Amino acid sequence: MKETLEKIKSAALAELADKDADLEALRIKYLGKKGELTAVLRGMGQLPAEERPVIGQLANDVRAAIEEALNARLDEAKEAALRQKLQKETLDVTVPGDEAPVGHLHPLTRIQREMEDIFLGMGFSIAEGPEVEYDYYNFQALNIPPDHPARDTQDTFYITENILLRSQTSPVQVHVMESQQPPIKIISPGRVYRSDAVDATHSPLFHQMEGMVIDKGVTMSDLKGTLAMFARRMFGEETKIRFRPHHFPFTEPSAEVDVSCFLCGGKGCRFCKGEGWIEILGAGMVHPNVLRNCNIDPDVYSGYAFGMGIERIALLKYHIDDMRLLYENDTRFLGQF
Ligand code: 2NM
Repeated sequence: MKETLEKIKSAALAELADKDADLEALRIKYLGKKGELTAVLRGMGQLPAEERPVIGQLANDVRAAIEEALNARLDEAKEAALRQKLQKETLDVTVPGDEAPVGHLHPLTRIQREMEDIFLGMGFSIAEGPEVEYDYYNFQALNIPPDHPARDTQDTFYITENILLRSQTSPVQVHVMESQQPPIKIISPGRVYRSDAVDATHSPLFHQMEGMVIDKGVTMSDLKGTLAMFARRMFGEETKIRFRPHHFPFTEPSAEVDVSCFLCGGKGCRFCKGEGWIEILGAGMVHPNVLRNCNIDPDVYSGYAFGMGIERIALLKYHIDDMRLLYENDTRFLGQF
C-alpha cells in the first residue's frame, strides 16, 4: 500500500508538472471522491491495526503534497491570466492623441458680425423681425403700391395673396417705426428672399443688412458721414465713397453708393473692372410717405436709410468669385477662412 501511495504521488506530481496539464481533470483524478487517493484510503480497513496510522499519515502527506502542487499550478495559471489581461489592456499614455477638428464661424457669419460691430460702435442697435411678412410691411408701407413696377424686380415668394417671404429687411424698420417714436437708430441684418435663378451673383435666399436713422434734423450729410466711416472700417482707412443718383420708391433722394477699389486704390484694376469704384449699397432719405405710413410726422422728423447685401460684401472682402461657394458647405472651401 505504501508503494501504491508513493506511485500515486509521483505520478500526480509528474502530471502536474506538465505545462499543458488540465488542472481540474487532475484534481478529480487524484483528489476527487472517486479519485485514486480516495480509493486507497477506502482500503485502509483491511490493513492490520498497527499499520493504519503509518499508512494514514503517509496518505495525508501524499494528499497534502498533491494539493500543494495543484494549488501552486492554479496560482501560477491565475497569475499568468492576470498578466495577459493587463498586457492586453495596457495604455501607452505617450502615444500622441487624435486631433479633434475644431470648426470656426462661416465666412458669411463672420462678415455679418464684423458689419454689426462697426454699426454698434456708431451707436446703432440691432433690430430683427419675421421672414414671413404681410405684403403691407414688405411693399405698401414702403411706398410700393400693388401695381408698382418695383415689385417686378423684387418678385418674391407668396404664401397667400398678402403674405410673403420678405424681399428686403425694410419691413423690420416699418415695425420699429410703428412701435416707437424717434430717435431711432437701427440696423436690421437677416435673410431675405427673391424669386431669382441661382448663378454666381444671385440666390433666391440671401442676406441683407439695412440701416435707418430717424430724428429731428437728420440730413444726407449724416448718411454720408456714417457710410464713409463704415467703408473705412470695413475696407481700410484709405477707402473713399461715391454717391450716384438713383431711384428707390422708399427714399427721396436716393443714391447708389460705391467704395473706391481697395485693391488698386481707385486707379482701376481687374478687381474693379477698370472702374476704380465698386458698388456696395443703396441709400437715401426716407420718403415722407413712408414716415407718414408709420405715424411719424415728416414735418418734424427726417431720416436716412441704406441697404446692402451681406454676401456681396463677403465676396468682395474675401475675393470669392462665386456666391454659390458660400452655400455648399464644402469644408475644403470653408476651411480657408
Ligand atoms: C435700400 C436702399 C435704400 C431702406 C429704406 C428703409 C425704410 F424702411 F426706412 F424705408 N429701409 N431700408 C433702404 C433704402 C434700403 O436697400 C438697397
